[in-house]
Amino acid sequence: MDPDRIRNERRGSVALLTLDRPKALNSLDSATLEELIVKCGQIGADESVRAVVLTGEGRAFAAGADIAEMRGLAPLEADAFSQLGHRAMSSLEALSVPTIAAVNGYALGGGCELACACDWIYASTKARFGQPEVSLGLIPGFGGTSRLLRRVGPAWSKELVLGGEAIDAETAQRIGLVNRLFAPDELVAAAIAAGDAIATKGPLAVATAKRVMQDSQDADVRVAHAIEQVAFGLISASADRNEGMDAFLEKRDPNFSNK
Ligand code: DAK
Repeated sequence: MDPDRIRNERRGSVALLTLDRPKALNSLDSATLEELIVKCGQIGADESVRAVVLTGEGRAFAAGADIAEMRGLAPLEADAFSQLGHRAMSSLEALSVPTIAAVNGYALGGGCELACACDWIYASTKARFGQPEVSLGLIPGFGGTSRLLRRVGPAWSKELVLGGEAIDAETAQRIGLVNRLFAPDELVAAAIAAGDAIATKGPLAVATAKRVMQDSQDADVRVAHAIEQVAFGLISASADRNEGMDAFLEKRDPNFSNK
């Protein structure tokens, strides 16, 4: 049996997923993408997980889709590969808990698309981001033309996708692709600390706020406001909402029950 391509370790309330094929710079082959779908399913079924951190072993986060595997694909197989990649990115995106990409090195092509499927990105000062597919005569195939554009806007996403050149971590932060930069040896701990902080908040509230933002991001603003209003009403029926406000008024820490 093939060794696991993704390690899934618990750090308190945080699931730490590590892409673990460093000899191939964690490039995303079918087996990795299928494993990501399975691991997201396991995490989604485990209520004790309150946040996910995704990182890479070695000097890459992920250097793209696996070029060696893609080279042999006939058009219909390439379509199936792209669909598999989309399912993998969507299963990460659909998790109800916050997901943080801790980008430790190269995040190129499918690797950058994978980072963009997380809720936000922290990066090492050594990270590099790019969509170099045009250098290979390809275009992005795992959502790079859509998620990146929503994150950094059309001008930068066009420069990245059409120009094909990578950018450094400081530039990635400046254009809003990366939220925060850390020294390489502090990156994963910082992302886990952010997950730990989320674990102290109301779990239903965090999940509901994430869902509202995801479901309304492409909606007309009036529809987005309506989705928020309905969700605000629903969350007001939760025990956690009463507990959170009671705890504030009684000057104590809340004890949330996810109900
Ligand atoms: N795939 C397969 N192997 C890769 C790889 C990749 N993306 N990136 C690196 N490797 C492998 C190298 O072949 C090498 O293997 P060995 O020769 O040791 O066996 C090993 O990792 C170390 O890489 P290097 O020797 O090249 O290391 P360097 O430090 O010299 O260079 C690098 C690092 C990241 C600059 C370089 O490896 C590089 O340029 N890598 C390729 C980056 C890239 O072009 N990424 C985009 C991939 S394309 C679609 C579906 C999906 C996609 C598109 C369409 N459809 C179905 C339509 C997605 C496309 C992509 O992501």
